[in-house]
Amino acid sequence: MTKSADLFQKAKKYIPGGVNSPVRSYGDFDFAPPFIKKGEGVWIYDVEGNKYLDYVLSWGPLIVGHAHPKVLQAVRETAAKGTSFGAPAELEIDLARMIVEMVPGIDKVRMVNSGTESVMSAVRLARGYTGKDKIIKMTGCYHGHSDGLLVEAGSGPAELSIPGSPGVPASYAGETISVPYNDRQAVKEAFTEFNNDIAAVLLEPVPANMGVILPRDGYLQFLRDITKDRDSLLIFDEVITGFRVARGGVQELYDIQPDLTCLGKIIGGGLPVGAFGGNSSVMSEIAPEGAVYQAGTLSGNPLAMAAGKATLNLLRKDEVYEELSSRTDYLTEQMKKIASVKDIPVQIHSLPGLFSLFFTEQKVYSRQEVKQVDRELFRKYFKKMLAEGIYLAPSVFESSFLSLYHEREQLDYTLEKYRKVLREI
Ligand code: HOZ
Repeated sequence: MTKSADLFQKAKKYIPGGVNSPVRSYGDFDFAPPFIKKGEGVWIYDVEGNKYLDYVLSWGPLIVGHAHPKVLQAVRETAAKGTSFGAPAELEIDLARMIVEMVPGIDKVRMVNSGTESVMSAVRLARGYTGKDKIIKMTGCYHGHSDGLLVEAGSGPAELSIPGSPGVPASYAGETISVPYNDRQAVKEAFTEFNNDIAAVLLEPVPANMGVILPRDGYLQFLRDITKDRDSLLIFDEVITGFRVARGGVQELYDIQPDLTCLGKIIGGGLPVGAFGGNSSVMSEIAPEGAVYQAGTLSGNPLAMAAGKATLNLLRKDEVYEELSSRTDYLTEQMKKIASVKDIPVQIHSLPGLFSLFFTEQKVYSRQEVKQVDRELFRKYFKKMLAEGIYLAPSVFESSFLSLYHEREQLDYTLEKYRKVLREI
């Protein structure tokens, strides 16, 4: 038995399924997930001593890689002065200011502790602001595990085929209308059916929890227009895409400004964090300025603020996103070429720093189409890539990530392994 398999067995004794978040359990595979001992730059090391080139990066936060000296230094210096105060501190202003300066749709921002909390709070704010109850979400988008948003969600629920979750009252789930991503007609119909009761349209503007799915031309602008027209809010969940696909996220890249933006992951530099922000008039409805309640003992935690600030500082240079973009393009274009030479049908979708691969000939625009891709082949591919030391997201309903430090040499190393694995599967 490997050390990881042994630890997995022990973990299952004390932790449900042996993990603290389901997709880490490799539920679809006949082997234990590697238990990770340490990370350094783009590499992670498991308890056996195996070394992996990491394309998961803690599911996105580590855009500057593992254990970046500047991030560590900021955390150490901050921790030495205390780990939490439950009182205002200057670091909170520093990170808030950086977010406001860099994300087009945010004038004011409230810090929370996770992406789940961020979207949950943004939805409450949208309801409080508009006085309406219903939310339109897109099938296959994942917005964390709060009750009303576990409806036809992507990520773990999609992988485990859980369309909703026991424990979510039907009356609660009934406030969420799920429509296919990229389907304008379905959005129009939902607005017609629930006229005047749609508080918000909520989506990952580029979903990354059913693999990466790109918006059809004009789709995001259509959502912007219809929400304005019907006095609803547009909420972008940029927990994954914020500070990743561009400094200002998808809203910068596609030039569409939502009313509310949810953030997490990168803005905490690998520590637990979330945030939601928007224009001042909407954000002023949040307590204590307004009546929509939202709070948290550890919100604005100094360690998370320090790690986030150090990370965002590293993203300030102009060329950062150009490089991330050209490296992602290089990797994914080469992957497409290699597959086509071998006559293996693949669709590879990417934005800077983010990519996913589907084994299929068809174009993939929605969760329905993701369900039709060859998952068996994907499992073989994933397993062999892992055995070759390339650590990718383990499901077609997840995405893989690049850091600023995935250099050409490492990309070529990945492509060499990829070529070998495609030959074998
Ligand atoms: N929700 C994350 C994937 N989209 C997984 C988080 C984790 O397991 O760490």
